[in-house]
Amino acid sequence: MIRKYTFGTPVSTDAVVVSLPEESLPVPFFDLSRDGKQVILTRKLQPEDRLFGLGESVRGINKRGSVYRSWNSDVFNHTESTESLYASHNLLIFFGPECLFGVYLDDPGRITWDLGYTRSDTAVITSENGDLDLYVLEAESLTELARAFRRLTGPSYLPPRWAFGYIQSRWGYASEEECRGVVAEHRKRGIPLDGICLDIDYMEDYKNFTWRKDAFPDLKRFSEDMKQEHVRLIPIIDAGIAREEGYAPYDTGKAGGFFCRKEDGSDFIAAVWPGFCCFPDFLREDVRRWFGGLYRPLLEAGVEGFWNDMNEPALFYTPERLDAAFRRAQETVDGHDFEALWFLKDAFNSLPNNEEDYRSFYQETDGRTVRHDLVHNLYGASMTRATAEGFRRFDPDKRFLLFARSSFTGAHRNGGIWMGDNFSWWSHLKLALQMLPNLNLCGFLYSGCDLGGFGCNVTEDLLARFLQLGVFMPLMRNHSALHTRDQEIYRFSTWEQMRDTVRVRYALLPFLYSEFMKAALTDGMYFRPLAFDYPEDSRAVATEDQLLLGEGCMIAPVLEQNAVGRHVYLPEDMLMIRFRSPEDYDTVPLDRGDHWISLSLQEFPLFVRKDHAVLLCPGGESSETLDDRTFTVLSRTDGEICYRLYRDDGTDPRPSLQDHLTAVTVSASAPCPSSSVPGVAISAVVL
Ligand code: MIG
Repeated sequence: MIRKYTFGTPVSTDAVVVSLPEESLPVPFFDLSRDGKQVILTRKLQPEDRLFGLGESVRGINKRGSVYRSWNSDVFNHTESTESLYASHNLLIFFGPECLFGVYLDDPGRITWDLGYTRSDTAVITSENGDLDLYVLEAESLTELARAFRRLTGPSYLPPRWAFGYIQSRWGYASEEECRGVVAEHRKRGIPLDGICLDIDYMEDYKNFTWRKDAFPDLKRFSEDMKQEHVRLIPIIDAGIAREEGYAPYDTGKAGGFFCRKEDGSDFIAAVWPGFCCFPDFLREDVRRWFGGLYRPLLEAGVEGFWNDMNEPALFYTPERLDAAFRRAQETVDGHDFEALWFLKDAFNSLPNNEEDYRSFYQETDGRTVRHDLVHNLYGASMTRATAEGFRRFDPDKRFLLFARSSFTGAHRNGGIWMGDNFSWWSHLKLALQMLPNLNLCGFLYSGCDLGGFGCNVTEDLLARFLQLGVFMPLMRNHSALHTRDQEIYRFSTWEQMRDTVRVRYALLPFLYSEFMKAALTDGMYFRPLAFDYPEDSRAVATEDQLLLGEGCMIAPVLEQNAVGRHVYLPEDMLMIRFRSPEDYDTVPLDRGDHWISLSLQEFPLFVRKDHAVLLCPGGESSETLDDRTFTVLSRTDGEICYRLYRDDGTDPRPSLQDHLTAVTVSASAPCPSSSVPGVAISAVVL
């Protein structure tokens, strides 16, 4: 059951796809109060209540005990205490012995989630602007609640199948030559690869929709050559449009009046990578149509995937604020006021992403002019929408890859997301694991973090462990920042082991794709907290470092440096597959309960519930050259099991689930059980 309450005059956010009648107050489960225009929801928490949701945010799977803010921000260098990341996913589920309900705030402005921070027994949710649609969701189970939310907000985005391959990326690949070299090195060494990202280096002076003719002379030929090798180019596009006459996107945008404006009617200007930029008002349909059309030359050159960046929108500084900082510096020097020097640094530190700047320009929606900060959290999502709409117009019969940095609910129908600028830290490996289930809950199934970490220098063992988690992430991308240590697998002494980890991904690819598509097409979750399937098991409910994957699997990666294994809690009897490579793995039946699993640096486990199966194919160097008809089926069963394998052409944007399922049946007593372990069936299947 979903109930809707409206406060003030909310703008259309495109988050919700069904229209519900408005209920009258009171709102169930909460005490409602007002403070000025703020809408405040308060709820007492019982000791055992857990809170799931908030999608992209720091800390644990259970969000209780901390404070979060919905305010999309470019937060390079985020840590455990960072209150906002790049996205706002305003769904929170309350789950406890006496409660099971969710609340969704369809509100693109700032929200504070004080979840047992000020008072450990109280959750307080504050909408600062007070213009919102509030939805209260109830269902029989956590899984059904997640499904209800998806029904409310629409189905998850479907990427093309090749997007489940390994993608290599780096800020700093400065030429076609260099990119070709990176691809060649992967192929030469047998490291599977499906894509290479082009970062802002490919553009001319960092201007969107251009490319440097000196370093990337012929993008079409480059893209075609790469496709021959089953590798796709994935260029980046930023939100800002360089303010430069004679540059077509600026000229057409200016002529159309498509940029966000200040109170005096002039275009809002701020510096980002290309220098001073204007910012398209993506909330307008005509602006989205224009912007989506700008991708066309790249699409015509054969590009099938993009990543959209800097769309919080990130602002380095406005000209006014920079001038003011310099004036202040001059005054400090002229006045020989050395005490003032201490405050000077604040003037410069507060230049980027300044909140006052977000209050200084306007957007148009629903026939109204709205100050940007009131709709701030929609900016990235509406850019994603413009891009996806452009793709659909270009070719409605094809899936394109798109993942973005900033997002809001609704963007989950149009693209995936990456988790932004993480660091090469062990804590950020854990952060990625903990973010995945909450992203899935909020509809973002296609997601992943920068494997190896974006900022600072990775260590060899950290990259190995990142890749082992990455094997299971829908978006499996190695990415790192300019001037950090080279992070391609082949740069490291143990590259062969890491290559084998990626080869396991490819052996699992048809199976993981099947699990992903089944989840997406049934409004389900690809990654889930253990609480979703074992709500009565207090140990499972409290588990923060293991995830359920698809219908029948669980992952438990190593998250610490120099670890030689880890503890794993099994909520039921399972089969452990301990991988070293697609050809070299152990199958160990383990009973419900606690286990210490030894895991050398090259080993990582996958657990399979009884009477479920994992399918391994022979693998290959790309997703297109895989054999997805010959499988080894691994399962723990005493009888017969049937796995429904989803297969399609990988590009159909509207596939029907039923048309693409093949039954794979194996039995413990089949003619070819090659396993010597009782109860473990390993069968060869040819479809
Ligand atoms: O200000 O394009 O998160 O992935 O490599 C940094 C350069 C801009 C931020 C993205 C990152 C990307 C980088 N970008």
